[in-house]
Amino acid sequence: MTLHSTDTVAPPAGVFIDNAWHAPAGGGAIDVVAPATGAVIARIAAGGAADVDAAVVAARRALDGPWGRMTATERGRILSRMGALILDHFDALAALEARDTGKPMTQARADITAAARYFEFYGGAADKLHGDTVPFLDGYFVATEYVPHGVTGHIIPWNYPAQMFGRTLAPALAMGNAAVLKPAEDACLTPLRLAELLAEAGLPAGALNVVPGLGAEAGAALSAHPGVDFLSFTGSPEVGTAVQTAAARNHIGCTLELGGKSPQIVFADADLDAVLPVVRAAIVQNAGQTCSAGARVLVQADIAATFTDRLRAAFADLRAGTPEMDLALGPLINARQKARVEGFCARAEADGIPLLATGTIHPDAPDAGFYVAPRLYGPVPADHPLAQEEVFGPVLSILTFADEAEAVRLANATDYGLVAGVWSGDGARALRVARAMRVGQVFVNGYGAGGGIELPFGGMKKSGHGREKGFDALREFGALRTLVVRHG
Ligand code: TXE
Repeated sequence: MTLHSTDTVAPPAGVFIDNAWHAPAGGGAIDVVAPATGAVIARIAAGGAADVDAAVVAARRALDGPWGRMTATERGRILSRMGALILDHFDALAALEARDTGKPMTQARADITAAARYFEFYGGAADKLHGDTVPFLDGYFVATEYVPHGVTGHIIPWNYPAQMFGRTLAPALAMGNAAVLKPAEDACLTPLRLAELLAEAGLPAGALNVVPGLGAEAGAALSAHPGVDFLSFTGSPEVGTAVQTAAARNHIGCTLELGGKSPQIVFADADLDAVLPVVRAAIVQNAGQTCSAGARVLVQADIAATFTDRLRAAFADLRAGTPEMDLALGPLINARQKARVEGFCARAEADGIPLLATGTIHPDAPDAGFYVAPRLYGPVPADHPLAQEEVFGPVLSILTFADEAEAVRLANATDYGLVAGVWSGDGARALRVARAMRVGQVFVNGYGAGGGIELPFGGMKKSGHGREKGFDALREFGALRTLVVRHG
């Protein structure tokens, strides 16, 4: 079936356990609202504690059954087939993702490509992670091996549902865990469809179970479940604290990815023709609802006036619209996020921070959609909320610095530490500054790098801990076991 973004959507109104849909135990449902129109387009199941329990039981059974006995190579083949299946269903998945999140079609297509890449990458990597042998006492042989944690719980956000499905599940399954996923109530239509495709790719029953539902119900039940051996969470710092607390109570590990306030540092010797389009794209991608959004630009004072003038012009050109209009950005995910972003802007304006440029909303974009025009502010004082807090919208703050030391100080002067960018024609300086960033990922003379499935990604400080993407995600989803054999 090919789904076009204008079609109504009829997702399976259930929880996905043992490769089949089941009515949620509580019988409830949640309306799915299209951010581009404000209209209800579908209903999904409101899973709760009893469904989470059934999902965890099914996952444990899978570990004791055919899934647990598969070789890494066999697991990898299933994941590789999933990568191919996603591409077979490319148009339908992209339309579904765009409809559910409101993002422009070009962005939705890029997200589906990335989702497929996760399965390709971890399909190939599944049988490549190996341990070591360890020189030890005379008469001993010591080796290490990676083994799955067991049942892994995954709680994902609404900003990149398809990508997040691949990011968190592909490495967990490659390692041989059995997973329970709680997708976000605000956007989970592609995860529900992708779960069906994984079954079609050959994933044995119970290896992946999906419980859609509210965070405070299904999410809280999953993070507190004593049958879960490891948790992976992406979302807000507040919920991250609750998830880590629940993990601590059960004495299990977790990875947290909690967003950022990522800086791009632009030195006077940077190539502005290269910098400007990237700085602009890094804040409007997904309407700024990206954990790694380049939300602060730090400009050397000598070029601040020129840089600001050029960025103003580039910002004024930006337009928001529906997925089909396929403009620079779409709406925000819901009314709450729109109000939150507008609250940051109102506060900035009340505090006298100059609004340098405003993009526009396409006149034909439905009034009931959750659109916010992009905004550029500057200079923003380093201690203002606009320079400190994650806005999660298309709002860019300009700050200025005098020299390298001040650039490093300002860049590191937030609670977050996810990503940074350094732009300079002086290679030694760019490297020096990049290495002084208290972040998990730093780019030199570029930013973002298209999905970056191969690149380890994660935070320092309030941005969280643990690494996703790349080979390191496999290690996160495995426990190292040391085998000590006395033979002498
Ligand atoms: O996130 P929540 P929200 C940031 C961003 C955004 C803010 C609020 O700044 O403006 O968080 O967004 C589930 N136990 N990020 O409120 O609530 C929820 O159902 C267990 C950054 O939407 O953290 C969803 O599946 N789970 C970010 C997931 O947590 C719970 C992406 C994320 O939702 C729960 C999203 C609970 N008690 C927001 N309550 C990033 N790092 O990219 C909710 N959830």
